[in-house]
Amino acid sequence: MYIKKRPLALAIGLLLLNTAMLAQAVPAPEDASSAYQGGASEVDPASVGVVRSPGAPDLTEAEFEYAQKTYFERCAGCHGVLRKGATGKPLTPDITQQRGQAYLEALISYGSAGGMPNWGAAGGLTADEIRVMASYVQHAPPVPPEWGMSDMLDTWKVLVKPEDRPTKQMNKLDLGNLFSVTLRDDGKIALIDGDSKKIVKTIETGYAVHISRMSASGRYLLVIGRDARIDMIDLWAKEPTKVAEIKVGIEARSVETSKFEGYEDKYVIAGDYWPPQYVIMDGESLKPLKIVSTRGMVVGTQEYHPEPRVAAIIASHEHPEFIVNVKETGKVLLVNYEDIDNLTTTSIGTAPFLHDGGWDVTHRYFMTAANNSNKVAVIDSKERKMTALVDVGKIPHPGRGANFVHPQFGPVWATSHLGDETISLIGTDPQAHPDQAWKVVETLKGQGGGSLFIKTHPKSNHLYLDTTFNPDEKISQSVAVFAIDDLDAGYKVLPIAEWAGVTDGAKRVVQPEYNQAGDEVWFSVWSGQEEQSAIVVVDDKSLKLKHVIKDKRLITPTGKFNVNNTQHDVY
Ligand code: DHE
Repeated sequence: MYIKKRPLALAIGLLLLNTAMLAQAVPAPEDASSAYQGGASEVDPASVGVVRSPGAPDLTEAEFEYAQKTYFERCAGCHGVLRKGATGKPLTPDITQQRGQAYLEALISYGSAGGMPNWGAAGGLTADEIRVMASYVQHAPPVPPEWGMSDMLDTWKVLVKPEDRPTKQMNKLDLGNLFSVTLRDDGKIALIDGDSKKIVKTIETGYAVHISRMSASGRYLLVIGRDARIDMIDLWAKEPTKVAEIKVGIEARSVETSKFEGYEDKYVIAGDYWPPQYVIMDGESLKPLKIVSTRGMVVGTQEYHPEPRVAAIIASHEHPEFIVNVKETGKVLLVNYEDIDNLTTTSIGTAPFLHDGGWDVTHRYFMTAANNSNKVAVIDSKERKMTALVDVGKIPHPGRGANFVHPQFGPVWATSHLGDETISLIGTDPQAHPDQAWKVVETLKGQGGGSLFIKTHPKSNHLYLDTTFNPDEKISQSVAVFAIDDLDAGYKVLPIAEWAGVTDGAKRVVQPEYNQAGDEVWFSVWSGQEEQSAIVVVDDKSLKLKHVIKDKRLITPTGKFNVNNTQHDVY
């Protein structure tokens, strides 16, 4: 039954249900994408006004309040804050009013083959709640507040001034082999010493902290949360310490630092999901310097998109530039930071929706997934143009991808996929292997769809991939590993969650990450906030279990970022 005033406990219950659904079984590999991308938006429903639109069924204030909250928690991740569509279809009143109440109620209740979850049976919405949601989406979407310079300055804190920081490393940590581990639902990162495998320190960061990146010098660790909060941690301090903090938007996923020669540690950039913009900050203090909107025209259709979210950002080694993926417009922006008052940007049209990606082995070509188009765009960061748009498997999701020398075809970059079991190997050596360059030279088969990350290391003969969002527990709790010198032999399965020896929970295995030496691979065994999780360390040569890290502070570990490998883009 629909409840007029939702008590906090129930609201939290719903949120947990949502998170639990994310962490529960997903019906089919093709649906893995909506389970993965349909997370809650950080937009505060109370911050958007009520918009009543002609032609839409009326709702009471309480119904609007409920619908708004539910939309941001459950729908915005796929359909967009402004309902212009992303993984999910657009839901603007011109479309929804034409579909009508009965059609929308059926769609929300039963879902669709295209990946829309069945919110009735599986999602726990009552018939009355579904009626309210179907009516709500026939009203114009309310627009959340912007987040400009004054909001950023209000949240900006320099905790230790640059002049008060040490000029050399003041601790005995082996920084190159330190790991920053995302404790996703605990709003913290754990710094783990790669040799002893002990937690050196946990540090509070943003809500649902997402990724860590290293400054060019290897001194500053930058962490961003879904709530768009960035924490800057000085690894040279007596013990690693937060030195600056800022909230750059309402919702965000990416942060990066300038790496071009002469600009090391000079700038930090972050990309927002909401508002759709990126911001360039001072590299030592996080002072916001320049905010740029990404609203604009979609590649191909050249229609206006009001909410193009910023996905992966990577620092160019060829020019003083940040390479910024704009998801919904399908544009890669090369943002030149030589003179940020007279900012020059090269805008490259690729394909929607750009998500993640990484360098080829030479660090010249940015290989980035356009996941809705089943393509990988190859961006030549030197010539500032797109070299190729390569057809790959269904919904590529490489993380930063994996570079290795294929025994037959020379250097390749690999991506696995959310939507199928394939691994696409793309030739990346136009000089010595021109016939193979920017083509899929081989397609391997892994355990199944639902893969998020693939990884190798220059010193390793192995290629690992997770299958975190595969509906089959056996597959989501294990990883596949190929021997690079014998790809034809197929893959071996490593039962990572079983090795972890944890009892309850989803125990999803996510994100392989090598240590600095390239002789160990670390995997997260990711369960719920109240359950035990772990990190499993595998010996790369023997493929045997080397160590299990268990600690009560290790709550919902997901991404792991080895300082040296992240600093030098080794993958
Ligand atoms: Fe991520 C990277 C966005 C869900 C773990 N994630 C990224 C990047 C983006 C992104 C844009 C690339 C950043 C870059 O390189 O600059 N992620 C999103 C989403 O929009 C999405 C689909 C849904 C959401 O609501 O956030 C999402 N991501 C997840 C998860 O559920 C994961 C598995 C667990 C978690 O911690 O939330 C997850 N994302 C990661 C990790 C990386 C990442 C570990 C970095 C991988 C790397 O090796 O660089």
